[in-house]
Amino acid sequence: MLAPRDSRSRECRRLDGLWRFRFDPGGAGTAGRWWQAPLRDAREMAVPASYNDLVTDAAEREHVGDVWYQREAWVPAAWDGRRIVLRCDAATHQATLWAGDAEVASHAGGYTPFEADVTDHARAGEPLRVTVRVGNELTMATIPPGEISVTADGRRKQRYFHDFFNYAGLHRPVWLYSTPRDYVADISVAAGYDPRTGTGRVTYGLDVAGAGPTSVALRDAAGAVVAGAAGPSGQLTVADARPWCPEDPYLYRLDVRHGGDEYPLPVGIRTVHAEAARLLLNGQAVRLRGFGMHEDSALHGRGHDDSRMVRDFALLKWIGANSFRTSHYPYAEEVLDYADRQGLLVIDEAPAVGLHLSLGDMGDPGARTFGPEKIGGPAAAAHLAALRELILRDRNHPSVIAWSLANEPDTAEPASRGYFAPLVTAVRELDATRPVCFANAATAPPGADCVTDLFDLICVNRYYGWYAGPGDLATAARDLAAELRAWAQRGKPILVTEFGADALPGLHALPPTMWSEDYQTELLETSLRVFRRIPEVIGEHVWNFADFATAQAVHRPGGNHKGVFTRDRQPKAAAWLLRRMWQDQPAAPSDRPGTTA
Ligand code: BDP
Repeated sequence: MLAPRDSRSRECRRLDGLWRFRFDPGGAGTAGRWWQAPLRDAREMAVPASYNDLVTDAAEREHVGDVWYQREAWVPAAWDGRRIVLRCDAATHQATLWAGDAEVASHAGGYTPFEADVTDHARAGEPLRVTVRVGNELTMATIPPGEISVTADGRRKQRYFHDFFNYAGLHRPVWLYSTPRDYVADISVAAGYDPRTGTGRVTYGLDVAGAGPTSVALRDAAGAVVAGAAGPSGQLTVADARPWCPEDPYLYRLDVRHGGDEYPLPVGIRTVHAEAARLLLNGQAVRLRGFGMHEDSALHGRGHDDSRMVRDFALLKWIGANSFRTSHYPYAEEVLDYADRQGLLVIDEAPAVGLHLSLGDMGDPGARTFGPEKIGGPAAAAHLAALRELILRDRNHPSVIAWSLANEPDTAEPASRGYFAPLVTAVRELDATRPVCFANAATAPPGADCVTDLFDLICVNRYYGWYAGPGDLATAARDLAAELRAWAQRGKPILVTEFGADALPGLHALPPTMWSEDYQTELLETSLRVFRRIPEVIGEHVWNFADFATAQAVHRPGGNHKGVFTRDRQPKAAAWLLRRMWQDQPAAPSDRPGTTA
């Protein structure tokens, strides 16, 4: 799905700001047809943002069920005769959208966009009433999963199997945009680079509506046309291409034309694949340094915020990171656009977190996960839909180097294989150009795991010295090395996608003890030294980039404190260590030259 973009033929209006807003705990809004009139008894609410941290009442913060957002949007008079589209970039987790009195879209999944053609419901030069009902319920049929119970006093309570807080609302921009009646509906590009010849190839496919003609022109950053073609699909060749890479994130622009419509798409020419125990970018082995992150900050909650994004990327650069994982859901498209321009490598993750009903203190000891009564057919269908939407949204970004299907599913359970095998096949059909992976949980070490052979990268989340052997770094180093050496036997690249320790900012201890900044620093240093000794380990992503909000729990004092940065994005002691260690390390190991792509 194409992101809204202005062009010679397109005009986009972001409907950000204050919307009318109302909680609907009993579901009265749907029966009362609240979309048909200005929302009564409404307060005002910021969009985009989570609503949870903008209210002062505990029941509202923990609300389970629907909320309603509504505003009027003026449709420019100049849009007369054009196609008009209403779009939500993310409504977490389910939504229904009305344009005036007409229901125009429904969507499940909290982190991918949906849109509707509202040409027949909007009048140029007049206001359009836009209403969105957003639900935050998680069940065994949603991704991520959850369970709802009713307390003795009649309140509905949401349980979920991941630690980060279940923020909800209109998390990303809402748009009204217009295109000509004949238009470019979708674009897919797959770019390749041959390091032996310096040749770049861009294979494109277009989905168009209405009459053409159809053509594409690939321009360099100075605007000069370097290749072009006519028709809805084809391949462009660029002799002497300038490949996209973290050190030089060079972007071409594909100008796509259909009839009177024009859509400009940034394109990076690069190849990525896993080969033996290496990850190759443009034929060169890359080593990943970075973090698992969260879209999380004070007040905004999970709402997209350009200021936070700019600060986060500045800190990633400062510390010497070259990559991150969009743990544990697809991030805003603005983040991927920015990663394309900044040269960050992204492991793009589906919102499938918590498919492990016996994990830690969030699960039930001994509970089974995969099967008809728990994570079964409906969840698999929702998971497939989420993957499909993720890939169709993000496939054109050069920064995206791999698809992560899930975080810490219970892959020691034999039934996990039947669950994941069709999803892996579907992902490879949707995009054959990127490696696929998932983040393995500590409960599925090499002897117990049932699915890793289906994937290209081995990604492991390990908490030696924290959850396993708390406070004992000597044992942690030994056990971590032993487990990684066992994974190395599989002959695939290993990325440690999570490791870390909570540190309360300002708490110090000598000798280092748990929860101090010193212990976090020592655990990270110990882990990095282990990774350096195992050639199959091609990267390390510290958990987490910054402290983040969680559900309330006895071991979460004001949230999860495994951040190397505080929640307001200031460095803890560990940040200085990583900056030193990551800057001392070459981006790609030169002792193991890569083969050509
Ligand atoms: C891992 C999860 C991550 C948690 C982390 C932790 O993947 O989402 O935040 O543990 O407990 O298992 O800090």
